[in-house]
Amino acid sequence: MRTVLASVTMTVALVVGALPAWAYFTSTGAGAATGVAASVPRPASVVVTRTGEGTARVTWTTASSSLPVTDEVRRSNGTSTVTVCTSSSVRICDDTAVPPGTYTYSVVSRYRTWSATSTPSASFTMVDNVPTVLSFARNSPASTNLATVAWTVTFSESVNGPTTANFALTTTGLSGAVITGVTGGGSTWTVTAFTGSGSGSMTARLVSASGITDSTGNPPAVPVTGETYSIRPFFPTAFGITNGGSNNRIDSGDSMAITFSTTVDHRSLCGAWTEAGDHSSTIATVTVIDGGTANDSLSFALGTCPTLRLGTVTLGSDGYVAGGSATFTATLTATATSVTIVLGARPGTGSGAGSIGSVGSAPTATFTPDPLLSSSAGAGATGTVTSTGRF
Ligand SMILES: [Ca+2]
Ligand SMILES: [Ca+2]
Ligand SMILES: [Ca+2]
Repeated sequence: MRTVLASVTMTVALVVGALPAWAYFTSTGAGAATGVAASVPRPASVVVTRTGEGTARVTWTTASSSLPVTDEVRRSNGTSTVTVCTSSSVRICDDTAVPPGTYTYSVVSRYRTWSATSTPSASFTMVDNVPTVLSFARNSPASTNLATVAWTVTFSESVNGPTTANFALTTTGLSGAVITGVTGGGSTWTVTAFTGSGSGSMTARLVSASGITDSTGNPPAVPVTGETYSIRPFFPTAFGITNGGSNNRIDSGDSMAITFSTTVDHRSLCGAWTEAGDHSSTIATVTVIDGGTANDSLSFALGTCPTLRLGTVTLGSDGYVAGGSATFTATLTATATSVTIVLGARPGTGSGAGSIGSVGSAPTATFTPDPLLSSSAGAGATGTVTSTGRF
């Protein structure tokens, strides 16, 4: 402690070991102040690692100091030097815009006008690679009936410039399919396409590199083929419900008509059938299953088939049955592209098996086909369809 009278600034150079050291003292006005002796430590162990295209990570060590030093990381190509990072506490720097070339890095620790500079790193060479497509993957399941599908294109490094003009579709069986958009940035881009009409396959390809470049102007190699979608191979297109009994109640005379996008393989619907001709049966059953507090549902069976692979219906209300289940006899008719079911008597009526109730509105039911139901071309059924009409 010493007393300062007025406007005194004093700097004293000392020598501590091999490091520059300073005693620093500033005060303005009258009063008491404290002189502190401290040193700016010299950074050491500067290590450079290539962590990505055009990116180098620099790490170093610095002895602890009571001074709030700031570290500057400098990159030199032997003729010019640029400062690439300034750090006050973290001994790490990602130099993210390193042009191709060979460099050394050094670190300067500063406190006010005092500094200590590291010895340079080992020689470091930044190699510039041509961008490549690492993956070109579907964003949806391979088999889909979506109107629009997408792919994610992942490049090995950030690129600029992809547009719809760089991509093309290869399709079979589809009409009107077209690339509709390319969005994204950096190394990840999304290609979207309208699937048009019809059923078939669709593959997106990167066919042109025009306008696509990495940060140093390199284009990617083309062509690159993306994953293939199977578009609308086989799916239900309509689910009509017609009331033939009491409104809002599942009862005798009600009917359901399910229509498919293409010809049904009747052997997949019922293993006891052959493909030729349409089929009808009066020995089908339709069971209304209580879902508790969840929606009630329907299941279908056919006496001549060990397994009827039609699908299930979720009714959109829990109000049709309360406890247990209710089974109706039914007539099932299968044509090339549709299945129609007409409800008949309910043998359980009055026996306490499944009390059928009336719902207060007309909820939408949903038909989900059995995935083992297939088209005549062998495609498994996908998708769901919501109902029109009411019980
Ligand atoms: Ca590159
Ligand atoms: Ca219920
Ligand atoms: Ca009804």
